[in-house]
Amino acid sequence: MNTLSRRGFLAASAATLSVAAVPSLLLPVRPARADGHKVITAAKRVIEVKGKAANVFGLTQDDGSSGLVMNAGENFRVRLKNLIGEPTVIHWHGLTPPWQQDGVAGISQDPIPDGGSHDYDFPVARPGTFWMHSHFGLQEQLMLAAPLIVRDPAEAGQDVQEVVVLFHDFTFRDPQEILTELKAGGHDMGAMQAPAPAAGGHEGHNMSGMAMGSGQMNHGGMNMGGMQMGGQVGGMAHLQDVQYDALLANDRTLDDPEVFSIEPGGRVRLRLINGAASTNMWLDLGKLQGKLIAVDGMPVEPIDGSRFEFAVAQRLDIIVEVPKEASAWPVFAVQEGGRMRTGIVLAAKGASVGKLADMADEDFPAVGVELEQKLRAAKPLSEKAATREHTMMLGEGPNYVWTLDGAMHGADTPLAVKSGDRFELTFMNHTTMSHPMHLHGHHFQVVAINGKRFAGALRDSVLVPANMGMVTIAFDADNAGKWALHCHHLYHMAGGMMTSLAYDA
Ligand SMILES: [Cu+2]
Repeated sequence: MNTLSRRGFLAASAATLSVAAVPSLLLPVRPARADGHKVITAAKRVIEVKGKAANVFGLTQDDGSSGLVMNAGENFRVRLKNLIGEPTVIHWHGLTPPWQQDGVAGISQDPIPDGGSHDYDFPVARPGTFWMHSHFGLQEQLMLAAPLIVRDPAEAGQDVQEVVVLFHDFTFRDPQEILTELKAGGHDMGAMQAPAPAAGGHEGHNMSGMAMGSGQMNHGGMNMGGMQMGGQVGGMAHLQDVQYDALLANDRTLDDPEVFSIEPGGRVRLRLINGAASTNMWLDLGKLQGKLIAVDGMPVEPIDGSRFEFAVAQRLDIIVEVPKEASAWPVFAVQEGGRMRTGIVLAAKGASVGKLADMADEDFPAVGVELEQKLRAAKPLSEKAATREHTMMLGEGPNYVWTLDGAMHGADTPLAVKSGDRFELTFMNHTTMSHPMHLHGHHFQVVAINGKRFAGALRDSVLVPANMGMVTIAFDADNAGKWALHCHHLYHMAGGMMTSLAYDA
């Protein structure tokens, strides 16, 4: 737990410890620099978590603002500088650049050496809530991530306050040590609360159903507290396999949350990013009601609610009509299968923000596909029969091996695709954990869950439930190149759950 013992941070100085101020993520659109590139610097920084200094990374502009805000129709013209003390590569999650600018080590770009920089320049047509994060090693766990907001110029005149929140799961431990321990079979003991049955009528806990198949015993020291009846198939799901010290919202815990000053009776657009390394969450609006208008930056037919499933790497855009009462309104993100939470506060001027507990009153269930099944794309893909189909097996083996179609890291065989294909890809999950699957370079539509077809959301990251959960996505092969396809759970990806697809124009 010694915060200064972690790899790469031995040199953290007293000087850097004094600049823990957290810049607001309400970023103005800034004019381009003279050379045409906005500079984003990947660097070390120190934040405070639960009263202790934490050495993490960050992605900031010269004015200290985190990430980037731009307008659709502009070019993403960025000079990325690397000052983190080791090589890195940053991926622009949700954008669809030419593949050479997608920022994935081993697929599209060699890591930028420490002290080096790399320029990016490509048009961005589509607005949305996106993000940027390291795609090299385990740096994402160390918060090498930031918002990437592409505003719609057509919405510029609207009287809506934008609130951007990047959520994270934080540990004082060295991520490499966590991975080594996972591989050794000593599962990090997850939250020990017995989770409540999922909302929506699961059968509840059936202890006689907890015997695991022999192929699923590879997680030595099985943490039964993290097990629960979950998923749509009714099997036993294994939830978090990493125990975190805190969840963060814009770098902060609920001991000292970011407070956004809002207008009573006004309208707020929450742009929410689950930037966690491995924690699926529930977005909990507390006493507020919201209207979900986009997932992963892509518009959906609006859905009203106060709790939304929020898997790793996903984004939620939620419109909140703030009550006229001059009060403070916390917005929480809660871990699945437990009650650890973080959040921000929307507060009218002068309203007092009371003490907020960093634990919810109850355990939250497993995140599944309850919301996914309800989502409908505002602009679905054109009606077209699949020209190519594939069923991809999500598998696991001993010693924290995670596979796609039986291979780790794609075994260097990209999935075959042809330009112009309407590809339907079915993820079939043969493991005891859910997997947030992410395809680079394309937006896909969710077109079936467990074989039941519907015109679901367009997105870039979808959760495939544990124990034979089946999700089918469709996309048009309209962005030739070599693209990563992987589980966004950082340790699963490191454990092999990654492949690629490739095609020529
Ligand atoms: Cu996974």
